[in-house]
Amino acid sequence: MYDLVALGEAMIRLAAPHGESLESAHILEMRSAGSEANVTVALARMGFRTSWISKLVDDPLGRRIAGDLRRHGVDTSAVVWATGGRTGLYFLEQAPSPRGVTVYYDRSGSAFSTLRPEEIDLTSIGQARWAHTTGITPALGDPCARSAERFLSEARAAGVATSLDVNHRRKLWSANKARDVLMPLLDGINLVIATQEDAREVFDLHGAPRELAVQLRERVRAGAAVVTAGVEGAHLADGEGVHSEAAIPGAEVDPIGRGDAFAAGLIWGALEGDLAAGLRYGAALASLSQTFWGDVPWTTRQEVLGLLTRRTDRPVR
Ligand code: KDG
Repeated sequence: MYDLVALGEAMIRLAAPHGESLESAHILEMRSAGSEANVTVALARMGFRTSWISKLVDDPLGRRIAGDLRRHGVDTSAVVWATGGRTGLYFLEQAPSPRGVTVYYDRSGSAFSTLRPEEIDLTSIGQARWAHTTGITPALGDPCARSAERFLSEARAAGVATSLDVNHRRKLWSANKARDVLMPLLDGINLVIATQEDAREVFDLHGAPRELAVQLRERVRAGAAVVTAGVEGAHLADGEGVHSEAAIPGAEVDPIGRGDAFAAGLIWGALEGDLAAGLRYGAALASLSQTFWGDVPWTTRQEVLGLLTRRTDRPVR
């Protein structure tokens, strides 16, 4: 019934206008955002059936998030609705170099951070082909870490393929703590995704990105590991060898969510039984994602496939 089910928190993102600081801004722009939710949106927009498992407050902010996801075609029927509590927020400043992007979280005690393993909807997991979460979920505290563990173990027990994007957030936990919690979660996972920085910092690996992919796969005993290296591309180690794919260069309007778009492309390939093709879908989705303001890529399957064959930015008329 679902191609993908994902577990994670979504927050309200409050962004200062480009170039403004939060200290100076008079208005903040409001959107919904969250790594795993971003992946479900990207895949829903590519035509896949996706379900998002989460916990929201039954108030205007919670309903806003659910509505934003549904608008892209994501099924939110597995969301747990809390009658009280709060929605996580994140504040964002974006400016040209050398200032760059800064995120300030205001999410502690959010409804999602109270999600207990027994609240997770097992039916939607059992009905899916692929289950995805990220390292952000267990970083949100013990109930969420146990929920991530249950999500992945129930998926495995039901024969559903699993993936975890390490997505290390230094403002949420230390690399040592991340390693301790993530290692058992990752053991035997079908696909682990990490940036080269996270592979080094969290898993204490060394070498060029290509070698990092091989080492990461062995370290966590994953079916496949993908290590991303920004503009230099990404490397997939799957036990048979290493496949590499260049990034697709492009101008940047908003880099937030680019990694999630890449992960969605990988899962797209995996759902078609071809992770190497997933590297190409990921490169295209990531390149397009950064051209949209906000965390989610408002792109289409046609545009992604067009970019992979066309690779030009001439006007489309
Ligand atoms: O990958 C983008 C995410 O970082 C963003 O959506 C916010 O989920 C988020 C987080 O926890 O940082």
